Amino acid sequence: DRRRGTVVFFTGLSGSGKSTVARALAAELEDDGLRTTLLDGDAVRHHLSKGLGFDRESRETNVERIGYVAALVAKHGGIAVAAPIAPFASGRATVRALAEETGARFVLVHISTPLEVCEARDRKGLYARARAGEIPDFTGISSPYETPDDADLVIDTSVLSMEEAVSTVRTHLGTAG
Ligand code: GGZ
Repeated sequence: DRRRGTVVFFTGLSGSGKSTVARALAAELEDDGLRTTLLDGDAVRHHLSKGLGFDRESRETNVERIGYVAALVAKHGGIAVAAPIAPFASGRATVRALAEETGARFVLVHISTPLEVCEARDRKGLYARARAGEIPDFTGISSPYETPDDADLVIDTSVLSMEEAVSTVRTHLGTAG
């Protein structure tokens, strides 16, 4: 059904590679002529969720806002791609329900790159700062990440290349729907 929209929702730790995979996926889908909306993490925190912090309630609010907008996009037949950490099962369940209420397909992609790998990469130096106690409530260090048990896909970017990760998602989108 070409009119049925899709929400592709990535979840994973900071530095797991989810934003990179999400951006590349969105670019490829758009190149294919599909109506694609990337809810970029930085842009979301700058606009939609401006002023929100990283305590549990703020994160839940952030994730639900992303889910709400993604569901609107999908309601009109588009593909929404989002990649927040979304560390709590409750927020992810809300987002899935919002999408499915509109009749959209919901695909949860867990980017499962281990904490050790994310921390070793530490591309932004955030893990070092979190270990030093300079960033409170940092996911994986001083704030929990609840591993999904309902992921449609599980991708570890320390095992798969970015190209392989993107094509894994594309194959899933293409064959199952
Ligand atoms: C986790 C934090 C924190 C804390 C700032 N914990 O690697 P990044 O920098 O670019 O991505 C992380 C981003 C996480 O924001 P989200 O909106 O995806 O989180 S959530 O879904 O939980 O609402 C990281 C940066 O923000 N960052 N402080 N304390 N990540």
